[in-house]
Amino acid sequence: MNPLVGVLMGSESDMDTMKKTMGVLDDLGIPYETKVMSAHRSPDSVSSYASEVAGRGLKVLIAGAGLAAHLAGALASRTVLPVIGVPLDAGGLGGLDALLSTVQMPKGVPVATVAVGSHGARNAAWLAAEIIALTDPDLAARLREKRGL
Ligand code: RP5
Repeated sequence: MNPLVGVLMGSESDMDTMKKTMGVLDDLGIPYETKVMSAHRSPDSVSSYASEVAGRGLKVLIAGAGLAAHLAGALASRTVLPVIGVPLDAGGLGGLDALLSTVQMPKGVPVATVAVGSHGARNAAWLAAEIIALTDPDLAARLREKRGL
C-alpha cells in the first residue's frame, strides 16, 4: 500500500523512540514510510523530501528530533501537509531543548507538537490517524472502537 504518513527522524539514535510511533501506526493499519534526515546534517535532503512528499499522496508528516530540534519546522517550511513534531530527549536538558525548538514556530508555519519522548511518539501516530480519519470513515470507526468511544 502507498504510504499515508512519513515518519522522519534526525538520527538513527532516535529510532528506538520513534519505533513507538511506528508501532501505533502498525496497530491502526496505516501505511507509512520512514527516513532518517537532519535539518542540520542533511538540509538538502529535508528540503527536497518536503517539497515532493505531498505529490506522492502522503497526508501527514511526523518528525522526531532531539537537541536543537529543527527537523519538524524545516519540513513545515516546505509543505502544507500537517507536520507533527516529536521532541526527543537526546541528553542534557531532558528534552526541554527539543520541546522549545519544536513548538515555538512562527505564525503561518505550524508544527503540531506532542509530548517529549515515547508518550509523544505514540500520540503523534494517534494524531496523524485522527487527521487521516477526517476523510476515511473506516479508519474513524477503528479509532472509535480502539478508544472505546
Ligand atoms: C538530533 O541530534 C537528532 O535528532 C538526535 O536526537 C540528536 C543526536 O544525534 P546523534 O548525534 O546521535 O546522531 O539532530
